[in-house]
Amino acid sequence: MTEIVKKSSFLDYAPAPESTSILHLQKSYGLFIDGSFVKGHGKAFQTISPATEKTIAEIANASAKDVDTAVAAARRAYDRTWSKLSGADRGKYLFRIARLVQERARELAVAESLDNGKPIKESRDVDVPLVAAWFFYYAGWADKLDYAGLGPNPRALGVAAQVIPWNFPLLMLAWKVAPALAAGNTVVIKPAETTPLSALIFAEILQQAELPDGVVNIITGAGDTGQALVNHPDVNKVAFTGSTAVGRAIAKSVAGTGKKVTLELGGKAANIVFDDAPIDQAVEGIVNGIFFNQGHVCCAGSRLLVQENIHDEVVDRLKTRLSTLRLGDPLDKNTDIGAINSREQLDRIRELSDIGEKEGADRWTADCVIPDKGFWFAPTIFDNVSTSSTIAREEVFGPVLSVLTFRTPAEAIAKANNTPYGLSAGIWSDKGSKILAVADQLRAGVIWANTFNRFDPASPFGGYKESGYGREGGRHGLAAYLESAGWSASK
Ligand code: TAP
Repeated sequence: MTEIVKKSSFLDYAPAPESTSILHLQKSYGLFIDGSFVKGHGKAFQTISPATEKTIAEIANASAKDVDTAVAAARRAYDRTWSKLSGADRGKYLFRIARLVQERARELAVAESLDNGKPIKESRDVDVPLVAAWFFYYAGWADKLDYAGLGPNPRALGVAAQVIPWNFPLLMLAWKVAPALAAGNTVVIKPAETTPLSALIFAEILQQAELPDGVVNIITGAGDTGQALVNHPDVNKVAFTGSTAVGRAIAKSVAGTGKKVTLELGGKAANIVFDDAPIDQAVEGIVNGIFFNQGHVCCAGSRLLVQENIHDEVVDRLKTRLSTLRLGDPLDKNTDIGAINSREQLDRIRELSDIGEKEGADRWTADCVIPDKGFWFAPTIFDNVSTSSTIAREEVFGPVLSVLTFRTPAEAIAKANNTPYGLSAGIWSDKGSKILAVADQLRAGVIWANTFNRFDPASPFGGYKESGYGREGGRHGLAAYLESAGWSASK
C-alpha cells in the first residue's frame, strides 16, 4: 500500500500540447483599414509569446495620420453603407461573423494563447465561445432596436473609437464591436500592443464575411495610437477598457466634446465566504475567481473575505488545491496557470507582492517549477492582510490573493465596500435570504452568488466609482451605442 501511494505521487500528466499547425500567420501584419491590410506610418513592432519570449510576428504601428485615415474610412462607411442598411441586414452580417468565429475557433484559441499566454483550455472553452456568443446575441438585437426600451427608432451615434486591453484580447473586441455594429455604428478599434494577433485574424474573418469596407477598422499600435484615436474630432463615441489611470485621462480629454463615453476600468472585488457556505465549492470558486487567466481579470475576486471561524479550514484547503495547479506551457491542454502577459506586468506583480510582504502580510506561494524563459508568477496567497494594506487596495492584476477575515455580515459588507473600486463581488452562503440581503448592500456592478467569473452576453457588466461608468452586455450595452433622448452626436 505504501508502495502504491509513493508511486502514484510520481504520476503526472504527459505533455498534451495543442498544435500550432492550424495557424497560418503572416510574418508581418498591416493595419486593417477600409477592408484591406495597409502599411502603417509608425515604427513597426514585434509581438512576442510571453511564454517563450520568441517573436510571433511584426505588427504595423498606426501613426496619427493612419488614425485619421481609419476614422475617415469609418465615417464614409457609416454615411454611405452601414447607416443605409436595415437592422435585419446588419444582423445577417453579425450572424455570419459569429458563425465564422465558430468555424475558426481552434485557430483563434491557439493564436490567443500564443500571444497572450493564457492556458489553451481557457481560450478554447471560455474566450472564443463567448466571442461567438456575443456576436450571436447582438445579431439578434439588430432588427429589434425599437423594442430595446430606448424609445421608437433609436439612432446610431456614428463612428465609435474603441480601445481594448490585453487580458481578453478577442473577447474585449467582441464586447465592443458586436453592440456597436448591431446599433448601426461603424468602428475603429485599437487592440493592446502586446496582444494584437487575434484581432488581426478577426480582420480576415471580416473579409471572409464580406462586411462592407470601412465598417470595422483595426489599427495596431501603443498608447499614443489609442490617445490619437479617442481624441480624434470625428468620432462620436469612445469605449475604453483598461486601467483606471488611462480611463481617467480619457474622461478628461473628451469632456465637453459631446462624445458619448463608456469606461470599463479596474476592480478589487471581494469574494465573501460565510461559514454556512459549501466549503469545497467555495474553494473552487475562490480559485476560479483569482487564478483564472493568471488573475489578469478586472472583476477578479482578489480579496477573499472569509468568516473568521472557518478561516483556517478555508485557507488550508485553498493551499492544498493550489498545490495541484499546473503552471507552464499555455498551449498544453493540462495547463491551469499560463504566462504573465508581459515583463512589465510581471514586474508590477512582483513589486506589489514585495510591498505586501513588507507591510506585514504572510506570503505563501505554491510550489511550482518556473520555466527558464518567459514571464511567470506562481499562485500566491497573502494571509492576515489588513484593509489598509496596499495589496488589499490596489489592483495587482496577477495570480495573487489577499485574505481578510470578518465576523458579522455587517463587517463583511463594510470591508467589501471599503475600496475605491466597485466592479464585482461574490457571496458564498447556503442561505438565499442572506445572499440577497448582502448583495443589496454591496456597491458593485456585478454580484455572483455561489459562483464567480460567469459571463453572459445578455447580462450587463460595468462598475461603480473608479471602476468606470456605462454598461456593456445585454440591452444596456446597446444603449451605450445609441442616441438617447436629448443627446445628439450629429455632425
Ligand atoms: P492600459 O495602459 O490602461 O491599456 C489599455 C489600453 O489602452 C491598451 O490598448 C493601451 O495601449 C491603451 N492606452 C494606453 N494609454 C492610452 C492613452 N493615453 N489613451 C488611449 N489609450 C491608451 O493598461 P495596461 O498598461 O495594459 O495595464 C496597466 C494596469 O491596468 C494593469 O496592471 C491593470 O491593473 C490594469 N488593467 C486593467 C484592465 C481592466 S479590464 N480593467 C485591463 C488591462 C489592464 P497599449 O497596450 O498599446 O499601451
